[in-house]
Amino acid sequence: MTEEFINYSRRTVFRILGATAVSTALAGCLGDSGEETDTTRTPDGRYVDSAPDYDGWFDDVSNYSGTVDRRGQDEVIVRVGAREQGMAFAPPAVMVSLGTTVVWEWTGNGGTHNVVAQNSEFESEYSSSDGYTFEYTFDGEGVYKYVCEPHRSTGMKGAVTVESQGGGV
Ligand SMILES: [Cu+2]
Repeated sequence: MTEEFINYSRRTVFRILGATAVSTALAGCLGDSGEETDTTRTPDGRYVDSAPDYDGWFDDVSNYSGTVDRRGQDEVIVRVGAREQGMAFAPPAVMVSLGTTVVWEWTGNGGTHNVVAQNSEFESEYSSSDGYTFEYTFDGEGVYKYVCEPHRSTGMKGAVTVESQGGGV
């Protein structure tokens, strides 16, 4: 009985530790999507040194300062309607692993937005609703540039870079 209890407790401890690790990781993600900040750099985020230069794609994107490393995650959130005016994606540039699902999450700021890939891989509906989402799973490596069509001219643009190695998943 005692032996059994100890074993059970040990398993429970491991389970709790595992759950804590998972929820810490989730907290990092949720903090990224939930906070009304202008930064593209999140507590768990770091920039990818070897990211593409995008051929000037981000020259007129006000909140771009590098490609945020989101490799090794099954799901990555990009906010739609960031910054004071709501005319930005955040973070505008991410690098993900092969097979990752990117979820674009509308903040409700900045009016009506959509998400449209430049090479027609994906295209969302128009929405202005807080909490509206659109998702796409990236099964091919490469750089996917996208825009919000109504605000393209004001620099509401983004890119998802899919790493070929598919690390960690
Ligand atoms: Cu827009």
